[in-house]
Amino acid sequence: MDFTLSEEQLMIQQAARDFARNELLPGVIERDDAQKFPFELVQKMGELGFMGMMVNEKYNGSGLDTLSYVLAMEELSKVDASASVMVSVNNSLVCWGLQTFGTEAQKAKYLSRLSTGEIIGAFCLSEPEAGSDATSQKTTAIDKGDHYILNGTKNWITNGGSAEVFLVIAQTHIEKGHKGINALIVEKGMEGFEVGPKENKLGIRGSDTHSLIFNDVKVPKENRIGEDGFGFKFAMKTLAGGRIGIAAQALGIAAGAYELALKYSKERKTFGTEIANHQAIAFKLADMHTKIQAARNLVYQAACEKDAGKDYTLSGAMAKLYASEVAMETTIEAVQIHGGNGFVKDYHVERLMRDAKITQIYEGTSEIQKIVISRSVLKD
Ligand code: COS
Repeated sequence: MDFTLSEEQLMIQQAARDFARNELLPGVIERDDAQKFPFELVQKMGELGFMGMMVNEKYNGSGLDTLSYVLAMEELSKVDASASVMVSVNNSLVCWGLQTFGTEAQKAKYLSRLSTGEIIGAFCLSEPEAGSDATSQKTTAIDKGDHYILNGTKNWITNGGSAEVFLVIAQTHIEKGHKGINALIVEKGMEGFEVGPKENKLGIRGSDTHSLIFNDVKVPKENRIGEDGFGFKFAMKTLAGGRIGIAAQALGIAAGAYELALKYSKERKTFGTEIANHQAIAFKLADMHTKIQAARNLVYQAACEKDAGKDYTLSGAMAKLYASEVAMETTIEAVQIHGGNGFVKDYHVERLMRDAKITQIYEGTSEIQKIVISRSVLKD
């Protein structure tokens, strides 16, 4: 595969790099401490076209390909993975899901505002007892003719406190198993819909993660995405693309930590020379560089397969599995290279290490990716 970037892709990469350096870097430590992310920054990302990158221009999107999205995700994640997870969920789960499977009315009502950053969306699949085991949905959407009555709880929802639009997966026909599940669009402020307290997290602390409680929420039938019973397929198809976004996030976290470690190793001296001159450090840098490039190739390959209209379930799962492992390994080594300074917040690498961990968990754990990959390998 040829990954030569076009002029336009290089421009997008540079724009994301500049935004990360100029707008995200100042305050990133404070946002992590305070567990806050100002909505003005989301809107700025929207103005630059980062909130609806793959959305058609007809719905105010940027009309770009997946590779461009991945390039932007990598650059934003080098600096602030809390910002990039908001971008990822809004782009690849909410906007892509609505654009691909939504009705014209749903697109006009929701997508056009989601793609500009005017409002932000959330994707609500996980439950207290249904994270990896996604078919075991306990949230119910009972069919009442022209509407559904929604009851249940969703857990660990990114953008939970700040989103206006929620794509909620719920069971309608229990006897049909996963074929009885629906995906419904729920709006903030609907009666009976409550946002639970913010989670106090290890990493991506700037991002806004909440549980959501639905208590007899009346959702009009026109808010269902796809045919009756399409909800589980909707979730799986959407997550297959979401995993490319998270793989790009993991790649960015790894690359950000590597760049900091490389710079530090050329400045910091021990035993009369820069630490980069010690083979113990130089070999760490060699390993990091090699693994990051391998992860990048997998992520770009998955993006290019999606853009080419091929099945990207396998390549997306491989990219996420490998890039998240590399993110974890690389950030741990970056802290090690920084020594005592690596343990201190001002040097950024400890935050990247904490942020890396979630990439092995959300949008399908590493173990789930291995299920997807092994099933694909074994079916041939
Ligand atoms: N695209 C389209 N359809 C898919 C699909 C995909 N990528 N993956 C599964 N499906 C379909 C299957 O084809 C099957 O449909 P049919 O019965 O019509 O053939 C249906 O979904 C159920 O699939 P399967 O039988 O494989 O379900 P399992 O319970 O074995 O689970 C896994 C499959 C484990 C892959 C799935 O539950 C999963 O991805 N879990 C993790 C969910 C997740 O990412 N959670 C994190 C929450 S978001 S932060």
